[in-house]
Amino acid sequence: MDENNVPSAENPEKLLHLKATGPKKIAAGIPAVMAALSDIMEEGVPIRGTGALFVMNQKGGFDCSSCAWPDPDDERSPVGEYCENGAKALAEEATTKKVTAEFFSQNSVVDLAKLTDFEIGRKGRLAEPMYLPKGATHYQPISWDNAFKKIAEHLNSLESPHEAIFYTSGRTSNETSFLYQLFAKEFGTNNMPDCSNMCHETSGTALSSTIGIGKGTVTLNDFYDTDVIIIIGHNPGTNAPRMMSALEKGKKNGAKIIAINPLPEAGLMGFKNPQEISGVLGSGVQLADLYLPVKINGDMALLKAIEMLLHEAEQKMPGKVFDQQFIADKTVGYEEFIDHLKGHSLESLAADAGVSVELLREAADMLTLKHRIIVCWGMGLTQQPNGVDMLKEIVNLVLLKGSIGKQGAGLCPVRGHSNVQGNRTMLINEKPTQKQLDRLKEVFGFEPPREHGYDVVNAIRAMHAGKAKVFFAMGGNFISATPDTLFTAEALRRQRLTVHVSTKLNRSHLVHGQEALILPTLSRSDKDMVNGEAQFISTENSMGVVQSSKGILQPVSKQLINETHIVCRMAMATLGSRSVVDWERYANNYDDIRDVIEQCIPGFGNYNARVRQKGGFYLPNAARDGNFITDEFIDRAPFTMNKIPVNVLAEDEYLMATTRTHDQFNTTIYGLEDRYRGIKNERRVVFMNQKDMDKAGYASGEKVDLFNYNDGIERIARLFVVVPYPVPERNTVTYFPETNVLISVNNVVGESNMPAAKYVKIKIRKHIEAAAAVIR
Ligand SMILES: Nc1nc2c(c(=O)[nH]1)N[C@H]1C(S)=C(S)[C@@H](COP(=O)(O)OP(=O)(O)OC[C@H]3O[C@@H](n4cnc5c(=O)[nH]c(N)nc54)[C@H](O)[C@@H]3O)O[C@H]1N2
Ligand SMILES: Nc1nc2c(c(=O)[nH]1)N[C@H]1C(S)=C(S)[C@@H](COP(=O)(O)OP(=O)(O)OC[C@H]3O[C@@H](n4cnc5c(=O)[nH]c(N)nc54)[C@H](O)[C@@H]3O)O[C@H]1N2
Ligand code: SF4
Ligand SMILES: [Mo]
Repeated sequence: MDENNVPSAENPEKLLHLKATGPKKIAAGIPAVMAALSDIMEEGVPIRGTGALFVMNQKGGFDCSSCAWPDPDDERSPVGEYCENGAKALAEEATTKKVTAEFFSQNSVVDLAKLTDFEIGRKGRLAEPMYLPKGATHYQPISWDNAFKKIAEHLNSLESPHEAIFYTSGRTSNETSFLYQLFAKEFGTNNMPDCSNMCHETSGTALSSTIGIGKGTVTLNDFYDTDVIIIIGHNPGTNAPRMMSALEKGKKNGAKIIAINPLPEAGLMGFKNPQEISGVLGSGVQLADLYLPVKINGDMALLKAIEMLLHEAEQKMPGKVFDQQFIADKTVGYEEFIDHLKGHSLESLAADAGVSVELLREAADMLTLKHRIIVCWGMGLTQQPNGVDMLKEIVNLVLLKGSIGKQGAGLCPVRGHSNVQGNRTMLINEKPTQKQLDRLKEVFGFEPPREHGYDVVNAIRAMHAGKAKVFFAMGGNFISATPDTLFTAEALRRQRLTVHVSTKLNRSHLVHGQEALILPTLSRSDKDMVNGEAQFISTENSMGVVQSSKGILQPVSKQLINETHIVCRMAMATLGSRSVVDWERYANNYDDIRDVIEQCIPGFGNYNARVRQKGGFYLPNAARDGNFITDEFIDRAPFTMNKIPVNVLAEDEYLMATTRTHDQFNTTIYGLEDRYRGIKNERRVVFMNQKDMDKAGYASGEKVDLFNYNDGIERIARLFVVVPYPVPERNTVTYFPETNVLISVNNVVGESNMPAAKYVKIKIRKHIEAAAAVIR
């Protein structure tokens, strides 16, 4: 049997006992509070965890390490500015369980790899640096000095700096991120893939070329005073839970909400605010005024249909529907765009979207006379092959309505990781601009590499092809987060050295290079002592607010060092006297790092003083002020002509979108429940439309294998349970990372080169028992 066909270290297959009860209609309320508290208790840290909860997201406290949703600018709840998922993230970090050298001596890498991600995560915090020599079966302890020596030896023995890859996941602070990219550039490469390459790269690409900035334009206050909020391809109840409070407040002030999603997500439908008595006792607030059950990838057709209907209305009431003054002053290409729009037929767009003309009309009617519209989106759009085009289409919609650059209106890509936006601002980017590089050269005096580096997908290809030989990860879980698990595993195994700076054990430590290092570090909630003084770091949230974050928990081990030190010591060990940067100074003084960031990156004037203000400060955002400065146009945003994708499925094929459960943060699995979707005690589920199940002859609970032959290679994800669910026909939904084995590394989003993780063609068959498990 083909090796692809059996369970392996990259993809253990174990079924539990599913209980499915169907989608819920309301999110949060008492169950959310209970879940938050029980997580804090479960980890055996009731006092460490609960005490810390009250400081999380408070001015002067520490920033929640989970998602990037902003905190209110003004009043913050004295009881707690956190949600269930923030509490879970904290419990995950605050655990007192430790993974020590003794643990590694008792557990071989092969044995650990047999565990599920959930089981691996339960092992506790990494407590000391560990090293896996070539050919060894067990990790062994190593001193920090020797760990840095190993890294330096490997990096310095490369034929070219471009044979090294420096990955970043989005929790890393501004201070560390800046130093980390500085080190990579002084070492000589822009090979800096990061989790943005799997997340909002698509948004950055679409927005930079249209409105001139790769970030959103709204602030939290815009939600409180707007006419319509569109939530498309995003699941806020699970993935940015405190967004629900903003939606509730907007709604109380008169806003209408349109939700566009193949799944009727509880968080879109209704909300009980756990921080208000009415929310706890009452029946909750209905959120979406209109729900459009779009087909997977049907959004382009849906958006165009709405624009066509709005154009019809504009012809009947000229100047009332579109903002003609804004269009004349601030945009280019309106006439061509309208001609392009007229080339479509409403009926065929409705069919492509999978939404009836009547519902589309209802949506258009809600927008016709409104000019303050906010559009929020997430992975449902960014991870589609034509994601860049779809986001440009959203820009077209807001341009027609003049709905950007003013109060209560604009674009809101809802970022994922708590500092993913800050990482980019700090120049973690495989494609830095020449201007940014010139500035670094002026300030530091070395010549930075000018050629673009590898993004995530290209990094995998380069490692697989033997073009890259050392892989260093600042956080994250590369093997589980990336697509094409078996291909990526092979790529990592071909490395001479893999290094992970991590807080918790994860699969990337177990699918490793010839030699491997695990470097344990402090987490956001840990107290970070430097020279006897507790330090704070800073982060940027989804809305461009930079604020300080100061951990309060005693680290679980004296051997943990902060990420900033790790970068500086790696730089000193590797570059030695050939460096022109004063790494020693930055390792010992975060204010000095912020001072030099201020010199290199626009918008950080007076950084040290302003970051100490309660609530931090907003970074400048020209598009938010209505100024669109792109490479092509000065102060005008272009309309773009985007094509409707042609989606052809073979008779027995389905489209699969991979998504998150309520009980996971990316590859960290907190639990086995997806409460709002009514799933308990199982992650290996495939949601199917009942009609498709009937046609294929599957009963609820049937065990199946998912597979495909995309680009001529057989890929199989085995042992899943069918769950009937209100998804559109021929659409299926599964959880990541279990189904990442099915996503070809070549299945990418045009222009942004992100894995198209919400658009995977699969086939389904009854489960076939595999040969005996092979674990490498
Ligand atoms: N609790 C928790 N919070 C998180 C995370 C987590 O894992 N757990 N991860 C963080 C990160 S890094 C990120 S990027 C964000 C991600 O947050 P989201 O962007 O919400 O990500 P997903 O859960 O992947 O799913 C997005 C939604 O897209 C919908 N969808 C799928 N295909 C389509 C489509 O074709 N069209 C439309 N309109 N919708 C579609 C799915 O049904 C789902 O509701 O969350 C962050 N916050
Ligand atoms: N199929 C599919 N694949 C996807 C997605 C999808 O929707 N579908 N989503 C994609 C998205 S949006 C993203 S952002 C990526 C996420 O990709 P990653 O960012 O690589 O993955 P995470 O699971 O967030 O990383 C978790 C690990 O980070 C480490 N960690 C946690 N906190 C810290 C810290 O403070 N410092 C350090 N050094 N380490 C820390 C822990 O060891 C933990 O195991 O996955 C992507 N992959
Ligand atoms: S909404 Fe996001 S940032 Fe806020 S507390 Fe919840 S998980 Fe943390
Ligand atoms: Mo993300």
